[in-house]
Amino acid sequence: MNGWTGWMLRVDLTARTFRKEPFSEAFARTWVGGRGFAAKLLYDELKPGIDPLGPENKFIVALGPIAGIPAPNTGKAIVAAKSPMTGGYGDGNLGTAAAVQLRKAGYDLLIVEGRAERPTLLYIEDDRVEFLPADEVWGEGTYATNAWIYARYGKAAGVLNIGQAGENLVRYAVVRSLEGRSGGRTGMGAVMGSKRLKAIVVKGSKPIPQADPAGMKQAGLEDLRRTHQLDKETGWSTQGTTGVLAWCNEVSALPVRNFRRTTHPEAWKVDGERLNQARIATYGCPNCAMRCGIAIHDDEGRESELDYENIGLLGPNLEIFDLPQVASLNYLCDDYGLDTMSAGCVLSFYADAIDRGAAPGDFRFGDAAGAKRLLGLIARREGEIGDLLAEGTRPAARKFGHGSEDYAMQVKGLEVSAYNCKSIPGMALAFGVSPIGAHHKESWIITFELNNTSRDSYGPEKAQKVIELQRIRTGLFECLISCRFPWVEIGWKVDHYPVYFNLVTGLDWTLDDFWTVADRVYALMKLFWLREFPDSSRRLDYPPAAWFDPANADTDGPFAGQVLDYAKYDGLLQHYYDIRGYDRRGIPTLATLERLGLAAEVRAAEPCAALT
Ligand code: PTT
Ligand code: SF4
Repeated sequence: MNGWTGWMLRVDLTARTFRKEPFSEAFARTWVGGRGFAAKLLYDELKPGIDPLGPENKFIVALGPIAGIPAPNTGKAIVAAKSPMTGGYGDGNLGTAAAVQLRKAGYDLLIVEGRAERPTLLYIEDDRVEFLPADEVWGEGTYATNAWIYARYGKAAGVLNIGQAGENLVRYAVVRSLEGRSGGRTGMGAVMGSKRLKAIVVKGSKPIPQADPAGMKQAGLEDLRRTHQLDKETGWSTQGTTGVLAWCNEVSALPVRNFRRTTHPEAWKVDGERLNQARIATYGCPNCAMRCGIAIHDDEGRESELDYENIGLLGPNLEIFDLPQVASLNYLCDDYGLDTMSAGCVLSFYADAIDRGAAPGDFRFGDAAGAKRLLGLIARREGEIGDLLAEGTRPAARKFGHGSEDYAMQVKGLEVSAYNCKSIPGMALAFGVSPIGAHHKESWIITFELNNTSRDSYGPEKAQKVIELQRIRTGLFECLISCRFPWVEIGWKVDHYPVYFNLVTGLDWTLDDFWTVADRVYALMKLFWLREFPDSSRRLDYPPAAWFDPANADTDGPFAGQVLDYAKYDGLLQHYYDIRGYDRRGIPTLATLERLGLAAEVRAAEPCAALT
């Protein structure tokens, strides 16, 4: 089978066994790879209602047909499982040499089951699989763990690992890779920790099967050169993702003080220009010619690599406008293996709850030292507050009460990315309907809302745009597997991706084929949620209550007094369902399932609300 290795590696940590399993060409063509593979396997193999942190959950690393092949930005992998943050389908996409090495070892999928008796390093080298003790680094942060792994396996190995947060089952623990990247903010690091899996190390030496290897090599290398050139022309990687911070402040979309405000006069102190001026090193994922990881010294002289989301949520949202201090909070999150975004939201929620008299404590907005101390307590689940905040904003709000759930900035249990949507309804919809909780990765339509339609419109054009972007992002980037930044940031056209796909598989697909795959994967993720939460589909698709609450509106500036309107949002959500072919409950109709080829297997699997 060209384009896919045709193999998955299934590992059982409880029994310390493994087996190679073939997958069929039909499976490959139906689900393509990455998120498609992961969603299908988790839907088929997990019993509804299982504990995401129990041995029944499965930790999946999934790749796609172009992952790891020299071509623009293909050094990425999906990590997926039932999410401990949300209880629904969860995944994340991170840059890692493991993407390249796992494919060279001969696998498109790694499925890790069970729970090891003691801390384990899973070592995979082609057909060899070993379960090695990791007691020596259990309790260590990701930096020390990385150094330990480097010393043993060299820097070329593909590595995924966790820090103390993952070990201690902090629900928003991430997976880290050696390149300074992190992924799986839906709690994938906690799933690894629950399996006592400290690290995965992969080395491969096989060729990746391709229909036209010479053609792919030529196109891939030429396009790496062209994306490098485009990046130079646009200057994008000068500030990378952080270029958007000053813009968000300008257009009133910045999260400030637990999303209470949308701008701040001191935001410039932590913007992309200041970051670039302080740059000491640049990092990136494998197979990337537009490397965007900007590292600076933190206040203790440690190297810390920052992106926009990290700065936005650990900086302005906590009212900390000192870049080295923000870098220090970011460093701690990376070392503990905590998601910077949820950590930032949890801390700002806690400061807000104290401020409003809903929670006891002395932590205040602007308190960098207090924030550092709290991150340590959370990563170790130390004390009552560390243990509670390790659960995320939604459980903490339920515990604090006094209406604090209304300003817990989360959707489906996952904290919101760094875009404040009180006056941006389409982006609020993108967060509401994201299938993994409030993540901007599914669809980001703010520039469309500002430039191509009216900002305060709740019209169908916005629902249509959200779906268009969901299709591109899932169908191409999360299933074929590559970084979306060439397309998002430097104008690399989506038409390149079917070309790569056809060169490696020998098929003749067009973009429309990928949109169908994306819709299929979206419907399946929805069915996964429905099985877990049968009665609450529509309710789960709402953004945080704070964005509707006049008491949380800006008190000055161009959007003073503005918040979202419930009835209008509900109408926008209905437009979204109508276009997707979902019913009023937000459930795919039988006709939709039939169009996507899902009805028969859903029926065969078990009775499902969608079919009643
Ligand atoms: C992603 C989320 C993001 S999205 C950021 S910054 W971003 C945060 N990064 C963290 C970090 O760093 N350390 C840490 N301890 N926690 C962190 N949490 C946050 O995690 C990421 C880039 C970025 S930087 C983005 S947008 C793009 N995301 C892509 C995507 O989702 N799919 C895709 N096909 N391509 C993408 N390209 C870009 O990749 P999650 P990374 Mg991450 C240090 O995974 O769970 O989605 O969380 O992957 O390799 O670090 O690159 O402004
Ligand atoms: Fe990684 Fe940035 Fe390159 Fe994307 S653009 S592959 S996130 S370094």
